[in-house]
Amino acid sequence: MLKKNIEAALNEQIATEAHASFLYLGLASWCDMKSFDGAAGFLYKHSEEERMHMLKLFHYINDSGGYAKSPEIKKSKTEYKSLADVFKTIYESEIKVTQSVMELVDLCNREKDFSTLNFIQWYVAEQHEEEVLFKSILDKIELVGDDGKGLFMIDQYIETLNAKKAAAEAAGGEA
Ligand code: OFO
Repeated sequence: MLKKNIEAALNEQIATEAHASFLYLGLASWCDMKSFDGAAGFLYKHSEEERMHMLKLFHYINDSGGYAKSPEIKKSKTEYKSLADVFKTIYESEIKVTQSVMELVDLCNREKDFSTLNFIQWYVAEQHEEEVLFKSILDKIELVGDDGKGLFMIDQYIETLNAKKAAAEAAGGEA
């Protein structure tokens, strides 16, 4: 049975993941509108992944005797200056998500809820992977600056990340 404060913190994490999903959706749409097709495809897919992260929490809470609540979605900004601005927004958002995951880890430790602690480890690993990935994409974009050809190449590179992910998933692993 989940303690009430753990249940509340997990419900807050549901809202965080839902916000991330809709943030990515908006960013994907901006890229789509600006013809960054590779980045758009990658971010549409990532939006779905964030929804999956949210659903994992729903099932964990309800399976553990709690009540998962459908969250209110905070509005994301809709105007971006550049592809660099898009990925900077993502990177900063992921850092915040990592902080909220770490707070959950801390709470589980304090409450000696080792079952939820075990569950939340998946998010710890996921956040590490995402921060590394998005920082590396952001670094590449900043390297080319405003150069149109460079940005075109970066967009194609981002598209290859989708293909790599699909191949890893088909092979039965996470990517
Ligand atoms: Fe940043 O991926 Fe969800 O947790």
